[in-house]
Amino acid sequence: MTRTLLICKPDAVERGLVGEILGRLERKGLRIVAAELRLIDADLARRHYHEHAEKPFFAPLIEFITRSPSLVAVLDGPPGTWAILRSLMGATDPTKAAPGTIRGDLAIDSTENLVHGSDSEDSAAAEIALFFPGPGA
Ligand code: 3AN
Repeated sequence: MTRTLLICKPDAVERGLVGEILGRLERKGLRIVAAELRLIDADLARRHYHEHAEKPFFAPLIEFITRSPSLVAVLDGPPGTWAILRSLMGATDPTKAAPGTIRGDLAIDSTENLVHGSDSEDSAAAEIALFFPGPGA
């Protein structure tokens, strides 16, 4: 698997940062092979974030991710592309994310942290299948 799922979340679209984010990823050398501006519904959001179902931030997270369209994309690159994307994203908590990363430079809130990237080879495969079912991506 050389592909991974990227979501530029509602805050990224609302703040007009999608171009900035995709530009960073493209300049790194990752290739966009699928992309769609899409309003993620509550059912898809709950399936995507199922591992956080018991966390205190789950309800606000679902509300946030469904409030306006996200840019959902598949990126392609060398083996381990998911890890390259994660390193460019920075830490989940933007107040701790390193300068130079997307979250370190552009975000400040733990829920509204601009981007999602799959966190393993297996989750990349599962998340691409969830968001882009059928052949193609
Ligand atoms: P990442 O997005 O870095 O993979 P996860 O998978 O642990 O982080 O969390 C998924 C999403 O849940 C985050 N992107 C963020 O929007 C939200 N989240 C995670 N941890 C917190 C937290 N402590 N407080 C509020 N929201 C959080």
